[in-house]
Amino acid sequence: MTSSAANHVPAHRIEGLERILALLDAARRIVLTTHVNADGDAVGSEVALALWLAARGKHVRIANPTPFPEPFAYLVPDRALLVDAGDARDAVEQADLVVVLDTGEPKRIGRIFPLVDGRPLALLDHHPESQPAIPADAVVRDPTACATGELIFDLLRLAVGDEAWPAGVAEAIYAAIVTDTGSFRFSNTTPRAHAIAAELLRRGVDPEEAYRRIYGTVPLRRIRLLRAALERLEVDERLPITWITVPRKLMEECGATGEDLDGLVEHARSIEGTEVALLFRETVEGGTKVSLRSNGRVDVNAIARQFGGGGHVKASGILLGAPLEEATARVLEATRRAVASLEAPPANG
Ligand SMILES: [Mn+2]
Repeated sequence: MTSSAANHVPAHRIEGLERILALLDAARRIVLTTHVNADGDAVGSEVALALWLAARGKHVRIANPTPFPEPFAYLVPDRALLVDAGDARDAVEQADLVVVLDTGEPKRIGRIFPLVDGRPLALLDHHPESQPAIPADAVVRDPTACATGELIFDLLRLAVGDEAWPAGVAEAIYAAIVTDTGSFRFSNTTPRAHAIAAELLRRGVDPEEAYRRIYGTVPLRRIRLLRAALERLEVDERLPITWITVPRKLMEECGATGEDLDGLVEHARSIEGTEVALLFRETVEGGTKVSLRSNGRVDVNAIARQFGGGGHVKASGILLGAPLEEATARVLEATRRAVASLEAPPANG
């Protein structure tokens, strides 16, 4: 039995996917990359594609702008697939093709961008197109895909149909989809997301094992950070806005890294009545990283864009050069404007 809803690749993706398959076919050395602070979708997509290409005899490496996130290291059967920061230039220069996953924005691939500029490049992403965009020879960009992992699934579907995949591919795509849909809770959880998950289970994924790997084990520092961060949770006096600020000092006290903050903003968003939740984090460089989450009525992508950031309507991010306190004040002000305009009664009402 096959899951036909999963295996029917949406028609509008086929031309782009076929162009990417042709580029992959022609290339011998391939480098995969993704956005800074890679998440489960970013690295799940990379690992799935890397394992599949390696099994087809390609020389393939993953070279990311920031270190590979440790919680997803279990997906990588061979650390030799990963290129260290210092070797990224050599890897990219020797590649006949670069594949960018889960972003189309030049600055989101950080220090990898100047290396890939002008090289043969394929791009698979499920974010809305950004300006400027990474120039690519073949693109599949589809915000209706629940995750970039869905596009990798389609690529393999188109390439090999019902054939078996190399070990680890299904697990990596599953990790991509589970994490980007918030375990099938967020609004990008489509019928097809579930259908693909069913097909991945049919291909051998153990959902309990996947859950245990992804969410079931937490380092103590993460719980310490959670406790300290929740103590700093604030609720606006007039508007349904909640936020958490995390100074560098607090991160250091807990021995925490950026990835230990993943999901923290969901605690703020989950508070009854909240329209917008924000997480402000002081970076090592003294700037501020902002995560914005909406419960649906406010477009946080529009707020993020005012500060040079972006993302999705319900989930966006900003990286500001300003110190924590100033950045918090500025972004909160813009958020208050957006939320207040939502609550304003009609002019003639
Ligand atoms: Mn994604």
